[in-house]
Amino acid sequence: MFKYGNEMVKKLKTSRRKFVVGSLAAGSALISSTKSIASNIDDKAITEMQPWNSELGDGVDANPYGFPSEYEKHVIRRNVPWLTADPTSSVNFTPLHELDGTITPNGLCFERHHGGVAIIDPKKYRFMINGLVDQNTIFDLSDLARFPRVNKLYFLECAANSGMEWRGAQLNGCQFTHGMIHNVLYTGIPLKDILKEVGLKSSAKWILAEGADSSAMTRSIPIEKAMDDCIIAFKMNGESLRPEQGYPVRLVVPGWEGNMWVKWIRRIEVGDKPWHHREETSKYTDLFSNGKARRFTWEMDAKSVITNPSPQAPITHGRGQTVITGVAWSGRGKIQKVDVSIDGGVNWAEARLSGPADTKSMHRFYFEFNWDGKPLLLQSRAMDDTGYVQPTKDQLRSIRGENSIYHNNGIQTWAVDKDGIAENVEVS
Ligand SMILES: Nc1nc2c(c(=O)[nH]1)N[C@H]1C(S)=C(S)[C@@H](COP(=O)(O)O)O[C@H]1N2
Ligand SMILES: [Mo]
Repeated sequence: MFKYGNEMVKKLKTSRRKFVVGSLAAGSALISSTKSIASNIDDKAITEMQPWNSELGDGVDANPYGFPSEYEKHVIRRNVPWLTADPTSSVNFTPLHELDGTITPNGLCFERHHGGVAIIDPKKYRFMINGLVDQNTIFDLSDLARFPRVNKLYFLECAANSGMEWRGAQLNGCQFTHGMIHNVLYTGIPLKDILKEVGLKSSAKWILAEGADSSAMTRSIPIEKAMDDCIIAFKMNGESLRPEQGYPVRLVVPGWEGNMWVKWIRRIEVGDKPWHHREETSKYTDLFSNGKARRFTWEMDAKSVITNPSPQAPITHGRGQTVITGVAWSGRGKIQKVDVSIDGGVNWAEARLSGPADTKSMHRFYFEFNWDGKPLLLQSRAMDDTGYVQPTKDQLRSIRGENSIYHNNGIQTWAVDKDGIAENVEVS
């Protein structure tokens, strides 16, 4: 079991905080059946003068580029040290349990590099298209800036997200079990517009996307997808891509496994068949118990996870009104519905979706209930607008065996004890 979870638990328990009366009105009106949100009518934190009331603060020039509050220093990407030997071919994880809403802030987006971060001088950046096109073409950034742009919100999930959980509950925190995902507003050019500009030959059936980093990440993508919703993106959440996320340009392949979203994209070759490179043969394919592997698994199926409470984020307020929240997504469309269970999947209740979300993007759900202080087995189950329902881990294993690494979208269970401490478990 991973240590970090337990350290967090201790920290949070000592910083237990109560709500003040004034902040109560709205909340208690919403859920009238409970009087359990604590009140403290004699709290010096509000009746006494604090330093921030009585001293001048920093001026506007303190931070020309903004950072979060110094009290939020623990809200960072983290890694699992034993997972990879070398940080240049490694992964870190989004702190899902510290986030709310639907957008992942740029600085907290998980990163997966196969050959370290390429640092590209935008003046020397070139993007080439060759192969089965009327005109082999090389674009620089100013050329790309002259195409019409679109803004689209999409999740990116690594195919290996939850991969360590195939054989049983292992990592103690949703950051580690589900944190290979981010949800970002991309600005960029529809790939179809660029392909139309260079002209596709009638024999064009596939594209090969190639990265400019030392791993030269290369993936084959069918032309139908390239002409559907792929984007050549240069902004994330309004600002330039972070170097780690592919600055200056990355490929966005909505709903499909993260590995195909080639970062630092330098070239697209148009061809008539898939290339079967390393990352689409020995990696990112699903091995079955009979020794055969599925050739391609592109779409990320519907999945969800409760982010709070979770092992890194225990319930610290005791019994009474409790907010359960989490995220859900599907590579095939929108999330239609998320159900939550507090008894390990025996009974289900529909959660409430809130916040901007679109097809192939992350959705946020909430479920408010009155906790009686007894142990819980928390689960969430997503359903997308194709009618697909997120399976249990055992249902997945019955088809895929236990040799898999990738594409684990099984239902996650957190056991919460009477003290509010959560642990990664499985129910059967
Ligand atoms: N050029 C390049 N593109 C790449 C990778 C890489 O190592 N090099 N990693 C891939 C993998 S496996 C994933 S999951 C996503 C991760 O994107 P992120 O780092 O923005 O989270 O990028 C993909 N694109
Ligand atoms: Mo990945």
